[in-house]
Amino acid sequence: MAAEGSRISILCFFTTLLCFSLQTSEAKVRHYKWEVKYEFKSPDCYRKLVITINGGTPGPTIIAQQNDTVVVDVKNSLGTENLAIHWHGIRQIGSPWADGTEGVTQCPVLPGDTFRYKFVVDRVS
Ligand SMILES: [Cu+2]
Repeated sequence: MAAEGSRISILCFFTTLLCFSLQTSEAKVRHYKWEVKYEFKSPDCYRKLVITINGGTPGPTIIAQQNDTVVVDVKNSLGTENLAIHWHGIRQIGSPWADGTEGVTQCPVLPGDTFRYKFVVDRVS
């Protein structure tokens, strides 16, 4: 029987990834640094503890174009919980370990650790 505290917690964020299909010169590499932690916020006028990314909730928006490479260094500052970031709608062609499915394609990002997600935006979504 596993103790309650020994269970692995999964936090999966659905982040916004805006992609544009405008014709451009060439693909770019877009770097981001995210810190995930608990903070007190009042999103509905009642102060409560929420999970934030770089101090905000919901998470930040990534703006990229098709064929751009997105690099996000995610630091887990939650203290006691593991996390993974899922990039919903992005096919992880050649980068399955960046899909954010903890226990399936990646180990969770442990408290205090930083994980680099790196993938190519394969299509407009
Ligand atoms: Cu998904």
